[in-house]
Amino acid sequence: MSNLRLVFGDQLNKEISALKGLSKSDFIFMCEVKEEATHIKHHKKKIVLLFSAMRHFAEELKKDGYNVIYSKLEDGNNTQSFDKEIDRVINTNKVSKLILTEPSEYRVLEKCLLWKSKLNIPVEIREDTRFLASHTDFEVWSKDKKQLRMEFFYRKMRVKHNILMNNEQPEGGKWNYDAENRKPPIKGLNIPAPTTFKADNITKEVINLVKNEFNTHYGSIESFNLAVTRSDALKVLEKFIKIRLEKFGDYQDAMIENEPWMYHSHISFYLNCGLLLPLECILEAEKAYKKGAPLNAVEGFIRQILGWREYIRGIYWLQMPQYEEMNALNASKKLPDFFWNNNTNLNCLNQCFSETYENAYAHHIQRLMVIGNFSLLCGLNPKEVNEWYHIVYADAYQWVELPNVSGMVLFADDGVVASKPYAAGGSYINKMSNYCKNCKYSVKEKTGDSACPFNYLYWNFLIQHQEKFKSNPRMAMIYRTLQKMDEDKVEEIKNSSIKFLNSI
Ligand code: FAD
Ligand code: DLZ
Ligand code: SF4
Repeated sequence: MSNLRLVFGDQLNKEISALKGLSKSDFIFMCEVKEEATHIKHHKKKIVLLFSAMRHFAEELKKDGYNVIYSKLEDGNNTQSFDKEIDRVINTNKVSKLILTEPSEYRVLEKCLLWKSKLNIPVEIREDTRFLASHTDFEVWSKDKKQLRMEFFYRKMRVKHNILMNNEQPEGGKWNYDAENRKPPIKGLNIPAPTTFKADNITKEVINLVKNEFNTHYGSIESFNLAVTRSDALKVLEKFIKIRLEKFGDYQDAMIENEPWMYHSHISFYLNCGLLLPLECILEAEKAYKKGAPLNAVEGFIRQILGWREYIRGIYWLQMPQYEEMNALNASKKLPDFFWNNNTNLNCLNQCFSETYENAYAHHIQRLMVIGNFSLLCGLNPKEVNEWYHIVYADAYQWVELPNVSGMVLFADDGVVASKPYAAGGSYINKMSNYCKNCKYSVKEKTGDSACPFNYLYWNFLIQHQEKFKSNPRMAMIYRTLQKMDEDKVEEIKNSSIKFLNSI
C-alpha cells in the first residue's frame, strides 16, 4: 500500500521532510481550501501567490512522474477544509499511512495532532528541516536564560553553521554591523526596479478565481507580478545579490516616497512558502562577500535570516498558545478605519498603507517604525493589530507575524522579544524618510492641531507607561528628560493626544 504525503501551501519545496523517502507508488496530496483562505481575509495577492505557486509545484511533481492528488478550490467534490479533505482522500484511495511535515502555525498543528487519534491509519508528523534551528535547539538555548536576546542567539547560529566566521572569530572582527546600516536616504539614489514576472495561464486562472471568490478581501489584484515557481524565485535571489545587496546595508532603514522596494531583497514571499530555502540565501550572500560585497550589507542581510527569522520562529513555538492573548500594556483602542481605507492625512501612514494595499508588501522599517510605532503610541488593541498585519502582507503567517507584532512592535509580550518598546517621535521618520516634506502636519511642531501627531503621542506614551518603563535602564535618559519637562508642556502633550486619539 502507498503512503499519503500531505504538502501544505507554505511547504512548496522538494526538500520538504514530508517528501523524504518518497516513492513513485505514494500519493502526494495538496488542497486549496476555503477554510484556510477565509479564516482571515488575506490580501488578494497573497491568495494568488499561494494558489498559483501550489498549482505550479504540483505540475512539477507530476512532470517528475509522481502521483499528485490536487484539490482546486473550484472542484465540485472539494470539502473546503483540511480535516474533511484528508478524510475524503483517505477514504477514496488505498493508503496505509499519512506523512506530513509539521505545519508552520499552531492552529493547524492542533488539527494535525487530532488526526493521530481520529484517522484509522498511522500519522507521522515530521520536523520542518527548512529552519536552521530546531525546536529542541531553541528550547535548549533559551532554557535558564533570564532574558532572551536575538543577538546572542544569532552568534550561536553563526558558529553552529559556520557562517561569516574566520576560525573562531566573526568575519571583520565584529558580530554585528548594524551601526553602519542606518543611513538616511539621499537624493539621486538609483534604486533598481524589482524583479518581476508575467502571469502565465495558471496564474491568470487563479487571478480570475480570486476575483470571483474573494472579491471582498483587502488589497489590489492589479498587475500581479510575483514569482510563483522555484526557478523564478531563484532569479529574484540572484538579482538581489547582484544588484541590490551592495546598498542593502547602507539604506536598510531608509524610506522614500513611491519607492516601496528600496534595496531590500523581497524574498520573504518565497522563503515563507518554501520556494526558497533560508540556507541557500545565506550561502549566496556569503559567496558575494568573498567576491567583494561590503561586509555591513552581507552581515546585515544574513543576520535577518539566520538571526531574526529563526529567533522569531523560536519565540513563537516557545510561547504559544498563550502568546496570542498577551496584552502587557493593556492596549484597547479599536483599529482606526484608515488602516483599511487609507483615509488619513498623516503622509507617512498614507504612503505605507497605499504601498501595502497595492503590493501586499512594505519593508521592515515601514512595518516597524511607521505603522507599528503608530499602533504602539495610540494603544491599539493587539488582537486587531495582529489580524491587520496577518491579512495585509503576502509573507504573513502567524509564526512570523505574531512575535513581530506583539513582541517587536507592541510590547504586548512584556519584553520577551524586545528589551524596550520601539517608540519614536516624528523626528525619526523625518530623518529616515522624505515623507514629512509632503505632509499636512509639521514635524517641527510638538503640540497643537498642526503638529506631527507622532511628536505628542510619543511623550504621551512615555507618560502613560511611566511606572512600567522608568526603571528600564535603556529608557533612563528619556525619563530624565520627561521629569525636567514643565507642567504646562506635559498638559499640552496630554491635551493634544486626547484630541487626536478621540478623532481617529
Ligand atoms: P529583507 O529586508 O530583504 O530581509 C531579508 C529577509 O530577512 C526577509 O525576507 C525575512 O525572511 C528575514 N527577516 C528580516 N527581518 C525579519 C523579522 N523581523 N522577522 C522574521 N524574518 C525577518 N516578515 C515576514 O516574513 N512575515 C511577516 O508577516 C512579517 N511581519 C512583520 C510585522 C512587523 C510589525 C514587523 C516589524 C516585521 C515583520 N516581518 C515579517 C519582518 C520583515 O519586515 C519582513 O521579513 C521583511 O520586510 C520582508 O521583506 P524582504 O524580504 O524584502 O526583507
Ligand atoms: C495561506 C494559505 C491559504 C490562503 N490557503 C491555503 C490552502 O488553501 N491550502 C494550503 O495548504 N495552505 C494554504 N495557505 C497556507 C497555510 O495557511 C499554511 O500552510 C498554514 O499556515 C500551515 O500551518
Ligand atoms: Fe508622519 Fe509626522 Fe512626518 Fe507627517 S510630519 S509624515 S505624520 S512623521
